[in-house]
Amino acid sequence: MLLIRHFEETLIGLHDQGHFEGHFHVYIGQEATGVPALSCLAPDDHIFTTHRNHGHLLARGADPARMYAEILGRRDGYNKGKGGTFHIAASHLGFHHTSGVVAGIIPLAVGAAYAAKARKTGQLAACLFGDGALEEGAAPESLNIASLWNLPVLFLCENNGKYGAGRAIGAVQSFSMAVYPLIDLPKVYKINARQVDGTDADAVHQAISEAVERIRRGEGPQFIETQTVRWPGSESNWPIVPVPTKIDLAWDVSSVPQKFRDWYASSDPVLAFVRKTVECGAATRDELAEIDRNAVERIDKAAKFALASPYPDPQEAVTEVFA
Ligand SMILES: Cc1ncc(C[n+]2csc(CCOP(=O)(O)OP(=O)(O)O)c2C)c(N)n1
Ligand SMILES: [Mg+2]
Repeated sequence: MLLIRHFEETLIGLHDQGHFEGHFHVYIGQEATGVPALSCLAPDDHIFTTHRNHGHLLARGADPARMYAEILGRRDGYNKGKGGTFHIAASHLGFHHTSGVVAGIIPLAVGAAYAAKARKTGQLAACLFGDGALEEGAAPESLNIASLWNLPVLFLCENNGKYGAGRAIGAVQSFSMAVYPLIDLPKVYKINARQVDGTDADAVHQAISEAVERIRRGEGPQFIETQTVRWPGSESNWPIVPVPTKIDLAWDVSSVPQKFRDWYASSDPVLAFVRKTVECGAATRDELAEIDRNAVERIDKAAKFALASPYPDPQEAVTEVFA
């Protein structure tokens, strides 16, 4: 979780310094969903994710140096700089395709689950998507087929209470999803669905491990909605104002800009997990500070690696792509 947090904070800095162009999205605030959820999967399961993919890849062991290189369009990136932030694929980690097309990966996960079932491989397919994806037609069609064919697929909806460029759920009447709560939608298709606090890593771990067990037992698709509190730095195009997170429990949030203060004090899942870990005696503050220092060091090295990586030759733009 700390590695992801520092990865994203440093990435915002790289963008501010002009090292890459265009818009991107960070996983800050959702670490307590992706990390425990993906730890429940087997190494050969299939995973499909979205424009908010960095945390998912890192949680699965992706190399932050090759991730940065990809986002910065460099040759050492996972896809030689052709995928960029929205389309990072790392098949050896189970990420065959990542898409910035909202809901685009949901039917792909259903297809991968169908293949696994037909071939009797015992694999499952997980798709991680935002609340906004349920508004797309591809989502209910996929739920329907997954249910009809009893497919081994995990639908993990990360509800950050916002749909990217848009408005907060509940804050406006025109929220464009007619079905609310969201888990009523999979239930219509007779898919077992439940909500869980996405800022509580232990609760997420328990919910996902139960869902995965059900899938492995042949009980068909499972749907989990994790509810997180949107990080105030998230904007439509790119995140703003990086506030480097300090895991020091005595962190004085008065040094944090007003816009972020309440979030760090009460809704930050990483700081909450740090506090809980110390309180229950699972680790000391010093041990956590050491883990944090290592994460910062790894991220610094990763960023330097990416900045030193060359850009691909212009001729490579048309190799290894479908056209
Ligand atoms: C098919 C499609 N329509 C619209 C967009 C523009 N768009 C990018 S992110 C986004 C919102 C996605 O919301 P959600 O799935 O909840 O993800 P979040 O950004 O909140 O994590 C939209 C509409 C898109 N990328 N793809
Ligand atoms: Mg959302």
